[in-house]
Amino acid sequence: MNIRLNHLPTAELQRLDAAYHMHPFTDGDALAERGARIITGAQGAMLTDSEGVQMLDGMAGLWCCNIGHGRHEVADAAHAQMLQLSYYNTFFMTSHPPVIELSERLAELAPGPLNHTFYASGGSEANDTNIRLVRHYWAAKGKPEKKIIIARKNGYHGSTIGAASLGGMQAMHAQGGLPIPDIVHIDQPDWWSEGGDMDPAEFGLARARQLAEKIAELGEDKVAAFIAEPVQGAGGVIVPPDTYWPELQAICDAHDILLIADEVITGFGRTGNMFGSETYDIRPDIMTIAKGLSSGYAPIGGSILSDDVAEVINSAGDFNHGYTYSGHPMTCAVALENLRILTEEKMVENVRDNTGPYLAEKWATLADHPMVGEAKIKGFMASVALTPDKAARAPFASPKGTVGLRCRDRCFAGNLVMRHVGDRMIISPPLILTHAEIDMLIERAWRAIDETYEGLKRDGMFTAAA
Ligand code: PXG
Repeated sequence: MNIRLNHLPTAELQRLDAAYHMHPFTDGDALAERGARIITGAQGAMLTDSEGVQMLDGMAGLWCCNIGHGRHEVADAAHAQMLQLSYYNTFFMTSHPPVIELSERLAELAPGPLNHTFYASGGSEANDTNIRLVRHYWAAKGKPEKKIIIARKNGYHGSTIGAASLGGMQAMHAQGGLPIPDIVHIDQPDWWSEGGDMDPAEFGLARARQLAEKIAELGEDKVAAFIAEPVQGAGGVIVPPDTYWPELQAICDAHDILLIADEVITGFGRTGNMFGSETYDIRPDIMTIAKGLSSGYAPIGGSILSDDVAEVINSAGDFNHGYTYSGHPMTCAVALENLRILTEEKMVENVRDNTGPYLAEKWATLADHPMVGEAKIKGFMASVALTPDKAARAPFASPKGTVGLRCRDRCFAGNLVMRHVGDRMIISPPLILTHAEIDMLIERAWRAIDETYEGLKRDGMFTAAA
């Protein structure tokens, strides 16, 4: 089979890429000057670039490749389904076996009464669905004025206009006049950066109670829902204090609002249970899923609704919403095969009982580095905060992200993919990582942090903000 353009030299691929391809979340001119690193193949947890160099994929693609790269069974499932039924819609009283089977499987896997899935092509679309859903739900119950959604600063829910509005990313809101009306944000549970003199437990409670305060301020009769990621991913793997989620759940229980758990990252094993909601004992009314649902082998996302929410929506006439690719046969077949591999090979249990604790033990050692302020981990998602002054939990004097980017570059140079969010370094590796690969990850991460540290000292940049 012809693997397109793989034969071209790297410089030519980079030139064509810069000339014709618009990259997401990228400074185009800066990229054109530097040239993209071209990834040509992947197997397991290892990526191969156009120079034939092997890199450890510490981000599972983009938080998604939970079962690892290159599984033939998934490709075979896609191939077989395309030949059987390449496409048919699910709009006008029609359905097909893969979407039926996947929906039943998700009802089995998702906790409690989450039994009914509405499909999208990714997490952003699914969260846009959620905005429509929760407002339609309350209108159907005779309360159309209940339409405000409370979300969190530095939360990430996607990049469409609706999802980016739910997110609390200032840089995104600054472009295009976001958020849309009736979405408001409370503070995040990032103790290391924002906890001040409070201890983490006290801080977790204080941040959770902002939800109750916001509901009181807006009026319960105006609030439709609260949305949050069990662990913020794109915000920097902010693992909340243990006091945070029980308090949030109690507040949601005490008020007549819906709880949406955005499990796009935390779903399908990432936190050591099938869902982050199980890890934190969260009882959502709606769960957003994507990424690990197909391990990135095909674009698919969705919203899993509780029995109550589904019943209200189903009995309210047409829900005037849907995507051409809602429940696409091939992506459903891919998701089913991915879930078969994930469950039959006990990958989630392995992260929970074996490799997760091993990674946690090794990840904690990074906190011994003089530039690491905190090392946090939940299952197979982890972060370190880089700082010039551990005791003071101080940020660097350089603009936020400068040090993180330097460290990211050292990681790339050392053949480890680790992302930076501001000056936090984060990982979210495939769930199949072996002990040896974990050792390799930690060794490369330490080296990258250390090279960054030496570079900062050399360049007179190892200084705290005034
Ligand atoms: N919710 C959460 C919690 C996410 O992490 C989305 C929704 C949107 O999903 P789609 O499939 O529409 O991208 C995400 C996506 C990053 C990064 O830089 C994170 C995501 C996407 C792109 C970049 O960490 N998460």
